[in-house]
Amino acid sequence: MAWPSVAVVIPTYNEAGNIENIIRSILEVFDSNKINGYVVIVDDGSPDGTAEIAKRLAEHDVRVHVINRGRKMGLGSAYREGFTFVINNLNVDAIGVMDADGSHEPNLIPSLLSEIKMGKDVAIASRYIKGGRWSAGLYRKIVSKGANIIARIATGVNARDLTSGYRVYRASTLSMTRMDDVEQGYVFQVQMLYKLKQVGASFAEVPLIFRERRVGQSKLSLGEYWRFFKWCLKTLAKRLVGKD
Ligand SMILES: Nc1nc2c(ncn2[C@@H]2O[C@H](COP(=O)(O)OP(=O)(O)O)[C@@H](O)[C@H]2O)c(=O)[nH]1
Ligand SMILES: [Mg+2]
Repeated sequence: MAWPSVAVVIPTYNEAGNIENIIRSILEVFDSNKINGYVVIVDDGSPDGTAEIAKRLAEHDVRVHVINRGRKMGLGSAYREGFTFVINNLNVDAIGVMDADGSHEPNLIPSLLSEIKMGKDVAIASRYIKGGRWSAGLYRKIVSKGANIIARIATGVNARDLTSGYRVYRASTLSMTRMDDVEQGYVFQVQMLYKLKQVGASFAEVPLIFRERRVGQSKLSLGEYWRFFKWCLKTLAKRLVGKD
């Protein structure tokens, strides 16, 4: 059975302690499953030298690409730049996204690709379906569950884990969405699902056993929560008055 070909886009900011491990593990999953795949790192000029480590690995493997944007421009725009690079340069069936920090086990890539192969447009690695797990502290869990409830009401997207940063999109469906107006922050992930719903995409979820980040720090800030909430309110309001 041939897998859909895939490019995995990983935004990074100060992930020097994680980057080598994640790239190597993904390439191993590609090799052992005979997946035609690429890894695209989008770094924002991390002061800890993340991009340099990734570039060294790219010199030894043509499947690894590194885009260094030089300065911190936010998660949403990093994904967008990665997607644009993939669509313009790599002829793949699917585009994946994941964190660099070890939370997202690359072994799940084949299960996510299976959903694409079976006809779904989006496959989400989900903490909140049967078989999924997350051992975070109570505070982060409450925030995440709350964010998911708000996002589901706001967008009407019927999935349990709308904020998961680990998914695979069908490339042809993703390229149907407009990306010139995307959010810069973390809410980008929810916004993408909403945009995909608007072009008629189908969704599937695969259980994710989410691990705590290996090393380094989360970049999620209070400002991000606020921007998330504001975007959800705005989206709900637009839907209610029928403008979206
Ligand atoms: N390029 C880029 N990557 C970022 C930025 N902010 C976060 N990241 C990366 O995005 C991924 C998700 O961030 P993370 O801090 O793990 O968020 P959390 O999992 O919600 O705690 C990680 O790989 C980060 O290094 C940014 O501004 N630019
Ligand atoms: Mg993370």
